[in-house]
Amino acid sequence: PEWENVLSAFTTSSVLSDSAREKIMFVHGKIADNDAVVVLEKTPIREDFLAELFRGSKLRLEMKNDIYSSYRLQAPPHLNEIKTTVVCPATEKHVKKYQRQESFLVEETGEDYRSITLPYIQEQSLSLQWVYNILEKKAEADRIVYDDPDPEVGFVLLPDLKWDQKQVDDLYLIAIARQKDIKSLRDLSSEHLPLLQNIFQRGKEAILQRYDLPASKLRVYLHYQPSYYHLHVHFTKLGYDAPGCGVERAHLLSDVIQNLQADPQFYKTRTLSFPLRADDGLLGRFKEAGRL
Ligand code: M7G
Repeated sequence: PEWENVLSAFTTSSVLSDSAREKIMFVHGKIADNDAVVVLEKTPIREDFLAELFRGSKLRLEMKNDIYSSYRLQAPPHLNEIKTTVVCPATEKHVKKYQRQESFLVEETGEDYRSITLPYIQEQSLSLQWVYNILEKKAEADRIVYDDPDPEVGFVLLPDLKWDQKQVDDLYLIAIARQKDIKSLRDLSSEHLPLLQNIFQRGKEAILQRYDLPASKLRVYLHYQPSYYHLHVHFTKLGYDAPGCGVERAHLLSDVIQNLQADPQFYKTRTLSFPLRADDGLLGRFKEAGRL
């Protein structure tokens, strides 16, 4: 692909959030007349490029004291890139998703799901067009790591938007189910066990084959609530804490499988807890219903 300059037309409205430690910044602005969110993230230093980095960099001494010295290092440009994600046109929901916000834990019963959550997500949730593009090979087709075309138990495994695939340290893939009618964990029952087991088994095998990373190094989980209501499973490297992946939202796939084996209706009947941000419309609905 060619170098582009789409961001030269970007005008910043505000920084939605940032983290000096994670070296990431979420910026809201406009490209032409469209709202846009740009995520800038410095990527990890790669061990396999250390020799090149040491050989090809310029150093400027900042201070020296006894055995201690600090420098500013100017790396060759190709070793100092910033991973950049652009959402454009961005909806209000995208902007809110990246805004730093206080959050509140909701305990959703099965009844709450049917009377509060389900109507809300049917009214408004983020578009699934990107998911359908992947399943129909209209986008990201060249990135697919594993494809099982079976309409019942099939799925597509590919690198997550958040992963630049430059190093395995922050490995992040998603498996997207081919079945279109499973919105989230709440829709799962024992009839979906073959699908979940297939994703678990074949996903782990494909990652071992492609990245030489064994199952013992993987965290395999679903989010509840997800951002996108089409069943997908996250595969990340154990020990890598992906941004936006709090413990409260994560449900390990192996637990999900066992829970469904023990009780076919587990996820339709249990109370599930998850955090919602202060400005999330769903939180408002729980308050209106007197459930908070
Ligand atoms: P989620 O649990 O629904 O929401 O996961 P979260 O983003 O709050 O975790 C959706 C996952 O899909 C996230 O890990 C996203 O980074 C990833 N994702 C989102 N989009 C729009 C894309 C995309 O266009 N391509 C790919 N490959 N991954 C995406």
